[in-house]
Amino acid sequence: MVNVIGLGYIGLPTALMMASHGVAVVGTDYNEELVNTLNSGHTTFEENGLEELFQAAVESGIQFTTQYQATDTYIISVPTPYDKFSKKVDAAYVAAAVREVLKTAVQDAVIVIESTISPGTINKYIRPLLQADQETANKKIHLVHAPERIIPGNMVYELIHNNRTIGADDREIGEKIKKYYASFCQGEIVVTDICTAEMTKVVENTYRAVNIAFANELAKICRHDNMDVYEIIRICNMHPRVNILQPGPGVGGHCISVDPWFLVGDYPSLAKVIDESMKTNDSMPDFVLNRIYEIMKENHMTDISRVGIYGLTYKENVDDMRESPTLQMLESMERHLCGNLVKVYDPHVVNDVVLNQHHDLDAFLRDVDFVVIMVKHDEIRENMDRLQGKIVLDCHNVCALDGVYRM
Ligand code: SAJ
Repeated sequence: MVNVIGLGYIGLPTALMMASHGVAVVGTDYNEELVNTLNSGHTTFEENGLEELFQAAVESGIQFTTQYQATDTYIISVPTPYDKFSKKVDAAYVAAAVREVLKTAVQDAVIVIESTISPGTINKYIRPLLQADQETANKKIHLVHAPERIIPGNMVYELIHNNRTIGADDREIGEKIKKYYASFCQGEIVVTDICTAEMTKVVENTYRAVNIAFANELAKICRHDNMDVYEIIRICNMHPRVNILQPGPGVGGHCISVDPWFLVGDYPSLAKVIDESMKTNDSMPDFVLNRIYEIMKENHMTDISRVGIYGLTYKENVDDMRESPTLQMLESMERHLCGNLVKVYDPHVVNDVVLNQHHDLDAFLRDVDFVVIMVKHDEIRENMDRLQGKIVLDCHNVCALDGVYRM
């Protein structure tokens, strides 16, 4: 039986996937409310295909509990925040979960860590826990690092189709764990050592952060001299070896905006490009804010309460607001004493999380003269003609109306 610890954005879909592919799974989370929600037959976040997967897993007998189980395989997918000041990974949640697991794990059990960690974290913070346990309880427990790669919005598809990495001290243990993942994963599963697995995960997200930063820097350069960054990128990408990403109002999510900082925190004198890239991405919400002020001035608009921010999530068609560029921009506005005036709307965010939040597109559009598209949800793409007659700042190049402003 596999005990999945941490039933969040990664742990839950992984547990459901294994359960619906014939693996006996118990999902554990210390959040009682979350466990109760799952036990009452409801999923805990919005994601394509999650509902169906949940039903299939329930029919296959998955269980949810707050209790750690006595078994031989654990998958830990708890959060790994980073310390905003030191930029280093905070492995406290992973360490706490491992400590709990060690109390119930049987001899020769395998602890798989899925949470993203910086290179060396397992050796530094996790291995010593196992060594101490071995000395006192005389139990041999094995470690594996199997970082996830799925993208919010397409998690279910990517769980099945992405290639995966499994890092283990011992090849046999790596192969044993590979079988669990192979129950549902049709991609290639590479078995390597733990440190390599830790590094690959962080490098993948860093690669993307640096490339997004390049696009964002181009947007700033082009804005400076009124060049069309989107047309320039489109033409450059026709070169067979050039593939530039898209500029945007900032980088959110719990990975690309966070993981690269681990490398900066651990290698401050070496990770220069990464450091600058992260700063560039972090500067984008303020860049958008400046654009808003410029455009208001150009249109002789003085009433900030007639400005509407479309989109609160960190990207399109999800309800996830972690590290959202809009929230960062609103914070910045608060510092400029106007954060409590703008109107905000997101079709995927049903609860009130900010001031002046609308829950209806019609009412939102009635209340504003200037719409800032921060997130390219399908909803706004399908309702673009409704922005006719408004001032529009389109941060994603999705609006083809005349006179629209871009980044
Ligand atoms: N973004 C841009 N320009 C682009 C692409 C993205 O500004 O051209 C922005 C998005 O708007 C968003 C942020 O970047 O705010 C990140 O979004 P994303 O869709 O690129 O990625 P995430 O954070 O949802 O998921 C990433 C993925 N990693 C990589 O693509 C290398 C996913 O595969 C990982 O599993 C996930 O991080 C993770 O958990 O590490």
